[in-house]
Amino acid sequence: MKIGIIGPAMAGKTTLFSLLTGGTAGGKGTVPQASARVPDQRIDLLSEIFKPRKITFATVEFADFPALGSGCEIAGETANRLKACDALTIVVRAHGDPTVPWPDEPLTPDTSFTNFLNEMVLSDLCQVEALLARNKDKRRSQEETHLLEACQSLLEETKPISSLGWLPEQEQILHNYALLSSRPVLVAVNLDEEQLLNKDFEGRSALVDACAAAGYPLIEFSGRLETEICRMDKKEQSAFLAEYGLEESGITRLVTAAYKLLGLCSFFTVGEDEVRAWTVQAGITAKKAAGKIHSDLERGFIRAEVIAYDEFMALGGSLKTARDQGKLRIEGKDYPVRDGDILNIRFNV
Ligand SMILES: Nc1nc2c(ncn2[C@@H]2O[C@H](COP(=O)(O)OP(=O)(O)O)[C@@H](O)[C@H]2O)c(=O)[nH]1
Ligand SMILES: [Mg+2]
Repeated sequence: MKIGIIGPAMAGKTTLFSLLTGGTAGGKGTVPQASARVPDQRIDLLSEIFKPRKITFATVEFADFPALGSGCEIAGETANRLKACDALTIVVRAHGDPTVPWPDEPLTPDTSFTNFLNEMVLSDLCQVEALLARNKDKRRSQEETHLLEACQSLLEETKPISSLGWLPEQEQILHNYALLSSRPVLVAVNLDEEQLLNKDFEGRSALVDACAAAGYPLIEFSGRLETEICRMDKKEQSAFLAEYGLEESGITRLVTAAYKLLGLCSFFTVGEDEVRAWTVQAGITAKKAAGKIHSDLERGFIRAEVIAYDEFMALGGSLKTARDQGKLRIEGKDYPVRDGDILNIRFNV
């Protein structure tokens, strides 16, 4: 799963990318990629119990896109690279630090966002209209034509395709067309300390409204502050965040939101060797989930022993107690795995 970070120049894209992944800026025109750990307190607590030799968190991939040009036109290679992403994070800038120059005119965060949304919608509209114009295309079903027309009407109102709920089979068709605005999008606004503290900045209500109209979650963070937080230990971090009335850092909030946006969840495997979070699409079957661990486990799947994380903790964090009390459920191959399930796969190959 890959999330593209995009937005105007000097908005804080590379700062965010580095905070998320530890990666650094690439050369001109390149799109560096790196994985970000998905923070999960449950993994921390499970690790305290099992004291494993290895701890593995879930990860998601981020890609740091170069700024789009002043007209922020989405075309050619950039469009193709963006389409290869499963989701996008648009970074816009609200802080007015005079030591950080704007490449052109300063832009309010809502203008930056609307510019980008317009370009994305326009790029899709061109594609949809070109597809519809090919009415000779005999391979296209009537349903597909209707779907494209529905997209066209939405896009003409400057609404992203993702703003409507589609049926799974429609989602599949849209996925094949690789329309940009069918991707889930998260908006991240980069604030200074004072704006974060006051929970206000110029253009805030316009940005909030525009994101809500598009159906995009909005995350407020401060690139500068997050950079400081990164250097602190856990205790300092909590105290520091509390001063801002926050429970979690912007980075944690952003990764968590992105994970959810992609429809992902985590199941866990535990033991002395490793405590590990595995990333799956919510609702995946136990057999398919086993295949994430190893193809042998899927092939030779017999059953899964399952206990929900919360229940496990309520039983004092002991697998023995869980087993003795009959709380370790035995589930078959079609069991839909839930976020926080602790799984032990029994298999035979
Ligand atoms: N004052 C301030 N400067 C920031 C903040 N976030 C990033 N910057 C600075 O803004 C400049 C541009 O950031 P960068 O992440 O490279 O922007 P990009 O062009 O969108 O990739 C850099 O000098 C950063 O140090 C912030 O929250 N506050
Ligand atoms: Mg950059």
